[in-house]
Amino acid sequence: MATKTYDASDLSILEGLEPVRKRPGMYIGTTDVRGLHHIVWEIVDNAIDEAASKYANQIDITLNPDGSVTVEDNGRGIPVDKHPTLGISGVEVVFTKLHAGGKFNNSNYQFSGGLHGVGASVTNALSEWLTVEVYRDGKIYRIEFHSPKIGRTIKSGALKTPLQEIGKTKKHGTKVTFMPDKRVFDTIVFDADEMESKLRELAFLNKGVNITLQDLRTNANSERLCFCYEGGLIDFIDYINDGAEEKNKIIYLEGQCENFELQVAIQHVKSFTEKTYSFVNNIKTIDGGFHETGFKSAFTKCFNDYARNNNYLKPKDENLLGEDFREGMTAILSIKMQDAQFEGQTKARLGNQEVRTIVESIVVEKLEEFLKVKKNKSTAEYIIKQAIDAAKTREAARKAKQAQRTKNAITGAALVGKFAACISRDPLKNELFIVEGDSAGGSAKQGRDRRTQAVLPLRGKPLNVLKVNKRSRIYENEEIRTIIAAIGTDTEQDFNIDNLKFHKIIILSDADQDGFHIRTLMLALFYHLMPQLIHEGKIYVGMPPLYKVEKKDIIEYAYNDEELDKITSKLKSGYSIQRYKGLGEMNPDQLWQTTLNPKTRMLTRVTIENAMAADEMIGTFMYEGAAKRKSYIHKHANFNKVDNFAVKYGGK
Ligand code: 28F
Repeated sequence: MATKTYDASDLSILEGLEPVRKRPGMYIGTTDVRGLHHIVWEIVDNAIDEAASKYANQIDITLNPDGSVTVEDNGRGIPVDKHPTLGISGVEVVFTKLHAGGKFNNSNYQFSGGLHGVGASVTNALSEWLTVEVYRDGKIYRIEFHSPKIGRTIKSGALKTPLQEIGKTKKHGTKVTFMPDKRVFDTIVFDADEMESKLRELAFLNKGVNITLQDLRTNANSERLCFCYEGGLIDFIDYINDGAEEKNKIIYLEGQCENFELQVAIQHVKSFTEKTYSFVNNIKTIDGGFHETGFKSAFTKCFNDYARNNNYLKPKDENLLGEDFREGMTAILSIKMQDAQFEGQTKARLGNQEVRTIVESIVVEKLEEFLKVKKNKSTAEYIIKQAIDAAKTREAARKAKQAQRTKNAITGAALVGKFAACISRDPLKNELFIVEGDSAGGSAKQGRDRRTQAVLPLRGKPLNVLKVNKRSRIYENEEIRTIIAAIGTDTEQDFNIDNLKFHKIIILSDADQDGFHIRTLMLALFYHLMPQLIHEGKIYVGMPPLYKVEKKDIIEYAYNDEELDKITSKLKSGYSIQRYKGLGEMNPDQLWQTTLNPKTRMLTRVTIENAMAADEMIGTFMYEGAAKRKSYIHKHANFNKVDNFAVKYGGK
């Protein structure tokens, strides 16, 4: 028997899965609950691949009472015969070989911060045990893996029970059950809400696939949630725009070329916010990328041509801008491709240059077809008319801003009175507190560290930027002008991060409903006028304490009910509790101690998801109908819960 010579390609088999356990972050980004969910998505992705190649249409996920997870599809079943070159069964290849995903893989997977398409073997490596059942050719096969501790080391994802036939069956597919390894993860408790929204999204992106989730951890017969959307992205747009006003006909385009598929759904409604969501191989690219730029330029080109050819634009008129066409537009773009390169801090931007022209050519071709159809004339007309309106408003806003700027420059009006500047001129040290209410503003001005902390009290609720019907009015609003002048970067296309005067902008508002609404409005304001500040992590929400506990000369502060319980059980008796209704109730020294002092305060950094959720929420207030998403939005936009990534930014 000739000895099997291993060539380089098999090396990864030899080294096993140790590298994954040694540096999990390289493969799944983090080992918190987000990393925990990643090892489920790797298994689900393989089932989705089987569905995308039309061999499966049912994927069931179950959260088991013992904390393990089961994922099952009704596809062909992973091959059980020996792999021609590797000499092990197909199943063992899938779970022990570090390789990129199925047909549409996302390359540089080992160095893409592990966020996408690292393969099911990573799940195996980071599980205490993992069992696979394959239903194929009328037989049931089972193979078991585990990660035993041998001496001082842990063998990751090692074979425990070799592949064997264990019975007969009429069904076909693959079933994987695994127990996440508590020696790797900070928590092995899955967040069912988070999984529900991701699975719903996957069902929208993979039309016709029935994806279900059942959480048996607390209630043995809880209902199994089912997501199946025959309409795919069209149903996705309906879901997002539920309750919007003046909903236009949804434009749906799809096309492909070799190893590349594109689907896009577009709908204009009465609003001036633009919502573009893009996905690559079912991965959400929040920071956009070349697929989005290709889509946007194609859309702008087609509609300018159409506007000219149908005399909506006179020959002497300027072309309309992309942003004019995108006012009130919701678009969902989903592409499937090979060797996707993800870039940026959170690997949420597509970096393949060639994609721009591929997307542009497919969208131009399909959109021109759509515009040629007579019955689509009214939709095209609506889009062009509101774009022409938007261009006029944009012009008026520019003039209003220009006028305000010169006025500010002359009188510095925007900053007198309210604003308490700090002494230092160093943006890397300076912090700006935007504080709700004059009394709180007063004690913040007194309690702060004047050298590096500036305070801008807000008078009542800042203008709801989404509610005004004219963009120009935003820059006429006193509050907003003051905030813009204090921050220094200017806004929208005039934004320049180099002029930022603070490295932290901290929103301080009360923990009550009013404070919550103020916070939400502020996030929407930054999201619309200075989104880069959020992307660069400059915006924070301050978390004032909810309670003050006093016993003789002991004073302690609790930021939530759990902390209050800890303090009161520690003090046992003889203490008094004061519930803070607002920042204004604190004297300057208490405010410094609990909320301003970098060494003791609690801040939460605002993420683009928080801002988007806040934007949705205000948008939702305008569209009363979309109540069902309030819970999701509340979860992401509500900072009163400590678990909302609230972290102590101690030191500087
Ligand atoms: C619950 C998770 O993993 N489903 C999968 C298949 C089907 C095939 C396959 C998978 C062969 C060896 C590369 C079947 N028949 N659900 C899943 N279903 N992998 S994963 O092949 C894997 C290749 O390694 C499959 C014919 N061709 C492919």
